[in-house]
Amino acid sequence: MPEIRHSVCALDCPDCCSLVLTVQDGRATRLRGNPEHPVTRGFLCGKVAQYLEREYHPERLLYPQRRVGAKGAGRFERIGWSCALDTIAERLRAVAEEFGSEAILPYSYAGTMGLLNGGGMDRRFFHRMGASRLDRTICSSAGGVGLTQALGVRYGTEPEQFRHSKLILAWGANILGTNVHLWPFVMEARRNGAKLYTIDPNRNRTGAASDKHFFINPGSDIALALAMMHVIVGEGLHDADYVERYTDGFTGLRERVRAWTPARAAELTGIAADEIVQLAREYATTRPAAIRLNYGVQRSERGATSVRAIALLPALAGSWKDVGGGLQLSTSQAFHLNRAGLERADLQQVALGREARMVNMSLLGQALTTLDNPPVKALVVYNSNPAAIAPNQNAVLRGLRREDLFTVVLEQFQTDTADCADIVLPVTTFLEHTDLYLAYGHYYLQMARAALAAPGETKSNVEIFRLLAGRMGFDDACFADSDDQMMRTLLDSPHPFLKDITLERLDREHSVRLNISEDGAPFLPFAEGNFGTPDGRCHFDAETLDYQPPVESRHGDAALKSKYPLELISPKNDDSMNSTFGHRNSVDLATATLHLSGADAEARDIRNADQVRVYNDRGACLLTASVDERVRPGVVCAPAVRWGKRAADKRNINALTSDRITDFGGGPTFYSCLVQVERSGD
Ligand SMILES: Nc1nc2c(c(=O)[nH]1)N[C@H]1C(S)=C(S)[C@@H](COP(=O)(O)OP(=O)(O)OC[C@H]3O[C@@H](n4cnc5c(=O)[nH]c(N)nc54)[C@H](O)[C@@H]3O)O[C@H]1N2
Ligand SMILES: Nc1nc2c(c(=O)[nH]1)N[C@H]1C(S)=C(S)[C@@H](COP(=O)(O)OP(=O)(O)OC[C@H]3O[C@@H](n4cnc5c(=O)[nH]c(N)nc54)[C@H](O)[C@@H]3O)O[C@H]1N2
Ligand code: SF4
Ligand SMILES: [Mo]
Repeated sequence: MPEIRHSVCALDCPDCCSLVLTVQDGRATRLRGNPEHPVTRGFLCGKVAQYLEREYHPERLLYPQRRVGAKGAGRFERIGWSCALDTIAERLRAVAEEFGSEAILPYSYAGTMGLLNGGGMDRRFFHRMGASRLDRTICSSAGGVGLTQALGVRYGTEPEQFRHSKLILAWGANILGTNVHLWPFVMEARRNGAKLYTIDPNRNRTGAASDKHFFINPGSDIALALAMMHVIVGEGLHDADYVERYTDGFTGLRERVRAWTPARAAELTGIAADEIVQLAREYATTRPAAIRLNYGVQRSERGATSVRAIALLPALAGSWKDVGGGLQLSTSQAFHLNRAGLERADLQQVALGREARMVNMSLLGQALTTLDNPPVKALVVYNSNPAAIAPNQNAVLRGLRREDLFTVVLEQFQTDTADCADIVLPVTTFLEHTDLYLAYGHYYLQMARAALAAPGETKSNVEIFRLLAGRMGFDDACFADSDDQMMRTLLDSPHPFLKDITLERLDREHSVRLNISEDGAPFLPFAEGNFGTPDGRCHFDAETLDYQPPVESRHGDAALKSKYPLELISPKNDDSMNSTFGHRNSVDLATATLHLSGADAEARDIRNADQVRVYNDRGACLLTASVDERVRPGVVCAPAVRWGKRAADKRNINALTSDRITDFGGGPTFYSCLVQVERSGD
């Protein structure tokens, strides 16, 4: 008899879907979205609808392996777990002895969003080891800072409320591609007369399906936001009552935006002045109006301030008062779990008597090639594929190929990073281990027990770090914690949003709405101020709301621009997840593409489907041209990211991207990148 089991999609996606799995004789036969979940609503995105292909893929890593060939060549032999763990423990110990424990660097991101496997036993292990800490900036740290500067916290409008909106701005947000469970709410709103506008340099699926698409020059969003404020304030369209009661610094803002005429912003953004005026008027006078801001905007040099500028608009318009108003970038900070108890940063005191140094993950290339006192001598990678996803790839690869670097990679597939490992450890998928999940696009806390048996000799990250702690002789009680004990620790929080949410209840209900409002009433966090700032007000802080073009942009460094005249963005590919599905041919095809405008193609004698070489001072990469209407002249777009190993030149788009970091938050600037493109010899 087929059995029904519950799970949760662990991929790095705001939707954090509730899953229903059909299992027959221990094998999954069907995977679908839970029809009872208020946000998942019974459907899955295209990439995960086919997840069983990945789950049962013949290339899944099933056994520990040790490198036998040259670094990066990808030649390995099978070894036993005990040999693998002994070797790792021995090497880590030797590195710590010779260079100090901070010569060990963990490198992880969001291969799984599960809290135990994403940041539980691993954190305890590395803190106890006294290893360098990793500043996990690769995705959202700039936006996180910008949002916090504006709102004091990182949460906002519930996805379910978008159905009540009359105007939705998808601002650097490819809803259909990266947040598809918001789409039914958007469509419901549109059936009731709402308009959807997209603001994006790239006319993607969402842009093509919207009522109006504004092509904006990459990295120029602050200028647009300031000009919208100019119109709103200048025409008296702001909500004077809300501004008076719940904000601070309006006078300064009025002064600051006076000079930000639509004409000035038009020059910088590429959006016509009359369109800016119209957009500002519509935004301020349509009620309710909601902004779905996503992370595309903050992957530019002034990314944090861009997010802050946009996130101030709802306070000016008073739209936080409305059901279906406000703004959503992330909901993650509402979860208030006991992360400190899970991660145990205090264990650093045992190891070092102080906090360990911090290494910015967005600067991995530099860390591996130039860091000193101590240099990085051992690298443990899990939940991430830095050889493919980190900026300035040539520096990263140079570092990963250092003969004197000992590298361990915990993986499901033989990625580019795994090719550079000394030891590869095979890990379970989210269907095969237990975990607790917050979400960054809704307000439901979820738990999933292992739904399938672990294949081969795979183990979960939690189990691997538990075993390694044993090998290192760490006898602190926390290393013996079971998964359930770790989840209970996380839930042990005094915050009212988590009241009465227990492991037992999660076991029964799988998904539980946070106590963000009485009886499921709409959550209006800032309807009456209550911002997360010390005085509860939203601070405009207009003195620092300034705009400078990114160095790598059309209005930036003129010398660089004359050499590399095209602005490259490499946003998310619709049907994959960063590099996670890089083994699929369809994904490889989509991520080996460079979209460019007819004008830029013609000027370079490039035709559709030609092989092109994209290059700048950092590197080069071969792609296939798609001459289409997705971008305007001056911008090129390469959906990210493919497995470099599948390319003829063994590189992907991150061979071009820069390791300059954002204004705040130490984030990467993937989308501030000047390049040149040429037809490649054939
Ligand atoms: N299908 C799919 N879904 C995903 C992922 C994936 O790889 N594929 N990745 C997941 C991850 S890790 C994340 S962080 C989220 C991110 O989700 P998003 O933030 O939605 O993803 P991005 O593609 O980075 O950026 C969104 C949009 O911003 C646009 N953009 C780029 N530069 C600018 C700019 O300067 N201004 C403006 N206004 N727009 C700009 C891009 O063209 C893109 O259409 O998605 C998650 N979901
Ligand atoms: N050019 C460009 N580069 C980008 C981006 C971009 O938009 N453009 N986006 C950036 C962003 S937003 C992000 S978040 C990063 C994402 O970068 P990463 O977090 O590195 O994401 P993935 O490439 O999806 O790699 C995750 C890896 O984790 C593995 N994995 C999954 N589950 C588990 C598990 O339980 N245990 C272990 N050990 N491994 C597991 C998967 O097999 C996969 O290889 O990429 C960044 N890089
Ligand atoms: S990737 Fe996102 S949309 Fe797709 S199943 Fe997972 S959580 Fe849902
Ligand atoms: Mo991300």
